[in-house]
Parts: sequence; C-alpha cells; structure tokens
Amino acid sequence: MSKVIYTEPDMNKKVKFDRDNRDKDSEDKRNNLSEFSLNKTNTTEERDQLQTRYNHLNEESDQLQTRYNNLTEEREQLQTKYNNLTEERDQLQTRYNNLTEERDQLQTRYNNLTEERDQLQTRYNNLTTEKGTGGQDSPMIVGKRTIEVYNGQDDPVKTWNDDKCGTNLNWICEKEVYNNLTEERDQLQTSYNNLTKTCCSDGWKKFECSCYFLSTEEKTWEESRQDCLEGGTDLVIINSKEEQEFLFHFKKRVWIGLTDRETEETWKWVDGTPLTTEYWYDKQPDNAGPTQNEDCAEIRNDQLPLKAWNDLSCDSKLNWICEKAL
Ligand SMILES: [Ca+2]
Ligand SMILES: [Ca+2]
Ligand SMILES: [Ca+2]
Repeated sequence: MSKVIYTEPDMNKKVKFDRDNRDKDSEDKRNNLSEFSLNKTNTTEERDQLQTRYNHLNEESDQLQTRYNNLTEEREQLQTKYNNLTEERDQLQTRYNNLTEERDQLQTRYNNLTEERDQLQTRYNNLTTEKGTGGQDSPMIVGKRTIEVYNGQDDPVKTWNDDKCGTNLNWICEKEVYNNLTEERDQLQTSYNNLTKTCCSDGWKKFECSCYFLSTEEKTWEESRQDCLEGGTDLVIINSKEEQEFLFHFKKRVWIGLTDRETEETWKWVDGTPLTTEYWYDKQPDNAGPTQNEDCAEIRNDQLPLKAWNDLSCDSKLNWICEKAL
C-alpha cells in the first residue's frame, strides 16, 4: 500500500461542523416556525378583532338607519300636526271675526232700540202730560163740540161752558194711542231682552245666535226630533258653512233636521224650508242601505267638515243635536 500523501480530512470535525450547522439551521427553522406561528396567531386575532369591529359598525349603521327612519316619520307627523293646527287656528280666527262682527251688529241694534225706547218714552210722557193738563191755554171744543173749555177761569176744573154750535173755536182731536204705546213698549222690551240674552242654558253650547244641545243617548230620527220638540226646540237646521263646521267639530255621528221622507230625493228641513246649500259626503245621498230606503240625514265625523252628510235609515239610532235660536 502506498502512503497517503494528503491529509485525510478530519471527518470528526467535518461531521461536527455539519452537525453544528444543521443544529443551527434547525433552530433557525424552529425560531422561524415559532415566529410564523406567533405571527399567524396575531394575524388571526387581528382579523377577528377587525371582524368584530366590522360587525359593530354594521350594527351601528343599522341603528342609525332606524333612528333616521324614526326621525323622518316623527318629522312628518309633526308637519301634519302643524298643518292641522294652522287650519284650526284659521277657523278660530274666522269664528272670532264673525263673533266680533255679530257683537258690533248687536251693539248697533241695541243702541237703536235704546234710542227708540227713549223716543217712545218721551212721546208717552208728553201724551200723559197732555191728557192731564190739556185745554188750559185756549178755549177748545171737546166731545161733540157742544161743550167749550173756557180759559178765562182761574180754577182749571171749572172751565166748561155750553155755547152755540156755530161759534168758531179751536178744537182737540183724540186718538187712543196709549194702549198701542204700552203694547209697543212691551214688544220692544221683549226684543230688547232677547237681544241682550247671550247665554245658553247649562249643557247647551252657543254659536252665533243659537244654542245647541248634543244628546248623550242614541235614538231613531223621529224619537230624537220628539226629544227636541218636548224642550220647545227642534233638530238642528244648518244655515251656513260656519254652522256646519261648528257642528262637525262635535266629532259625533248625529241626526240633523233634514229628511226626504215626504218625497224621495226632495230634501227638506224640519221647518219646511227646502235644502239649498248642501254638505254631502262623497257619493251621498244614495238611498242605499239594506232597505234601499234612507230618508234621514246625519253628520258623519270621519271625512271633511264640508263633506259630512249621509242619508241613513230613519230607524237607525244615533246621537242628535237640537238647536234653539236666542
Ligand atoms: Ca241653524
Ligand atoms: Ca231617501
Ligand atoms: Ca246613504
């Protein structure tokens, strides 16, 4: 065998070196793996947190949308309430203006009546005076011109003289006005009392020159009318738009004094006057119902103040309104 001329590598060292390197490599890998694993854990955690925040944001956005919707709805409701209030205020203003005008008219009538009464009083006083003292200033004929009132005497109860009927004298005519005046005064007093009476009885509501009673019971049209008549009034007759609006605001279905019982489709008020201004509900009167016979009118409370009347069977039971003029 030839001698080995090169140095044999120290395999021990090499192995050791390799093993060291491998160990180091392994450790690096382990470290990397551990780091990766740590990173992965962190990323997962971060993703979960992001997901949670995303969910929260979604939830918050939904809540905001709901609140926005609620606010929009609330705003619309407020707008409606505002519109209603404006309308109501305008109606009140109109009623106030009407009342003011009515009061002024009443005041004028009252003043005229007072003046008239004073004039009548003066005339009455003058007449009374004349009756008591008449005929003292000049000779006058009374009765059938056969007796003369002579003014040459001092004693007023000793002034008569009989004279020739051909004598020319002044004379006095007499007309019975005293009774007429008393009657007239009484009539004026009654008118005056009526005019100055501005209150309605308890349970009655005043509007313009009438008092209105809303029943608490429900009866047929005829029974309702009887109830009003027994109290010296009648079912309400609607003479103006303002009166219709006033009645609508009772917010009840009520009988009114309007019927076509006598002649179908010829509507008349209870005082016999024909219907001129009407406030029928849509498609009414239709004379429909189960009996095809609707002859009495009611005010409904579920549409508009000036679209409120419906014809109904007179046997239906409703509340009612009596009207009494002041
Ligand atoms: Ca009336
Ligand atoms: Ca009818
Ligand atoms: Ca009807």
